[in-house]
Amino acid sequence: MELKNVILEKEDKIAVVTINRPKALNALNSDTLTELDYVIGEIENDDEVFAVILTGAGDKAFVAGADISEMKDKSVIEGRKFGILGNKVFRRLELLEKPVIAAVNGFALGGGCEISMACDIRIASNKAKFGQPETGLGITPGFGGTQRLARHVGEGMAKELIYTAKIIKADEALRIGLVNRVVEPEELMSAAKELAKTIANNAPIAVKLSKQAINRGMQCDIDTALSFESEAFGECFSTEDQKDAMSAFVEKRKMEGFKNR
Ligand code: DAK
Repeated sequence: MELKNVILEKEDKIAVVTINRPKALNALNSDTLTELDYVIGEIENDDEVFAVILTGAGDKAFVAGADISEMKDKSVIEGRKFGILGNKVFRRLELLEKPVIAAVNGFALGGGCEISMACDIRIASNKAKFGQPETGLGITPGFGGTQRLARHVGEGMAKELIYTAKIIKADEALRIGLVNRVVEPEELMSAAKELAKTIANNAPIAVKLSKQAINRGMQCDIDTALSFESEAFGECFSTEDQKDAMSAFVEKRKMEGFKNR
């Protein structure tokens, strides 16, 4: 597929995905969502990639939301189709068997805040701003915002943010637990890459199974959740990486290079 609105770059076990429509503040239109879907598929099938960074082009926006110009005149059926496409892509990102770090470099509004929440970890520049402005546009959040925001920051805070449509700065996002860390704008990509590298140097299967166990466990009761953990833990003992790493520890050697097997 020819990519016009999304850039995919790979370096040293890491894929960097950049949403690239800076003139529209990287707003998500159908074409961009379709390209993102394609790129996620490429990353899924790439055995050399062990961590992913998602960011926005330019210094003003991560993603300023779903594309309002495209949505404005949609019929009910078209609106539903757009929502289904967005939800499918966001969910695919969330379930990707590789960790995804959102490097939030500016506005993360509406669909932008929502796509960052479908990532595993959020690092923000101190210029970033977050919010779900949809109720001010006569709609509800449609790409998972009503569900993921409450899971990230708690029900009361999510309701306040969604009902008021207010936009918050990075330090407030940090305070309420929406982001993991806030850094200077010029340090954002290096901080995201350093984190991605640290993750990519651990056992990929263990990272993948941890992601699955956390994601699945967050949706159910603690007993069921702990059974997912036991399952994941057990599965690790079928891997060469577990044998190699534990042998290295016992033999007081440094573990060099996980094999992803
Ligand atoms: N869509 C389309 N274009 C956008 C955009 C967006 N979300 N955000 C910005 N742009 C465009 C502007 O129209 C402008 O284009 P030109 O006029 O230059 O052609 C360009 O980006 C620069 O924007 P501004 O001139 O407005 O820049 P400012 O610095 O003055 O303001 C801003 C920056 C981020 C505060 C402002 O652009 C803004 O308020 N943008 C809209 C933010 C927003 O409300 N985002 C949420 C969108 S709603 C659903 C599915 C999905 C959704 C809901 C339901 N279902 C199917 C159920 C999702 C909804 C959303 O995400």
